[in-house]
Amino acid sequence: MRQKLVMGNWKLNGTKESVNTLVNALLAPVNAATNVEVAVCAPAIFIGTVEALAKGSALQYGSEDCDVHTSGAFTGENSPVMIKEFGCKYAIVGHSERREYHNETNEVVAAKYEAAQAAGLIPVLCIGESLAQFEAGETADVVKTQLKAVIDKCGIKSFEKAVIAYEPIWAIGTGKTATPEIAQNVHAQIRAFLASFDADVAAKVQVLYGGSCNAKTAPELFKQPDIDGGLVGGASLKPADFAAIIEAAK
Ligand code: G2H
Repeated sequence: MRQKLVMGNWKLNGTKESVNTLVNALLAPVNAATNVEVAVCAPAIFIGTVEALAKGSALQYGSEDCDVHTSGAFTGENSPVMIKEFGCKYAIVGHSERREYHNETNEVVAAKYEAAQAAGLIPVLCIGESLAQFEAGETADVVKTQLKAVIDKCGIKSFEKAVIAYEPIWAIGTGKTATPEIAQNVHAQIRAFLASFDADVAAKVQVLYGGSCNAKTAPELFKQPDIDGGLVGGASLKPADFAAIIEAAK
C-alpha cells in the first residue's frame, strides 16, 4: 500500500512574513494528518526559514530545483549537497517551467535527478505533455521518453528512492485540471511502463498528480488507484486550501 503524499510547490512566491504565516498555519493540520506525508518545496532563499519553522513537526520540505554540481564555479546555482545540509528531504527536478524557461532537456533533468540522489535527496521527477502533444494523442510517448532518459542514466532501481509527478502542462496554473479519468489513465500508463522494467519498483513508487490541483478537484483525483497525492502550486500558498487538500488525502 503506497502512502499518500501532498507536496506544495511555492514557485517564485513568498516573503519572510508570508512564509512565516503559511508554515505556522500548516503545522497543526500536518501534524494531525498521521497517514499522509506532507512537504513544501520552497525557493532556495527561504529553505533555512522553513527548516527553523518546521523543526520538531511532521512537515517535510524540499527545494524546487537543484544543480548537477556539488560545488564549484557555477554562480547562482544551489548544490544538492547544500540543500541536503538544510534538512531537505526532496528536490523537485524537471518541472515544466524549468524545462521551458531554462531549456532543461531530458538529459539535464536526468543528471539533476542523479545528483539529488547522490546527495541523499529524494528527487521529485516532473513529467508531462504540452497541450499540442495532448491534442495529438502523444501523451504516453512523451512521458515514456521523459522516464526513459532517467532509467537509462540511473537505472530502474533508482525509482525506489524517487517520486514521480505527472503534470500535464496544459493544466498548470490554468485552472484546467485534468479529469480524474484522464489523470488516472496516464498514471496507469506510467506505472505500466515502469513495470515493463521492474514490477516491484513500479508498484511501490509514488506518482503524484500536478496541475491546478485544488481543494475542489483533489478529492476525486486522490480516489484514483494510481494517484498517490498531489504536487500543488497555487493552492499550496493558501493555508486553508492546502489543509483541505491534505484532508482529501487522508
Ligand atoms: C504545477 C503545479 C505545481 P499549479 O506546476 O507544480 O502548479 O497547481 O499552480 O498548477
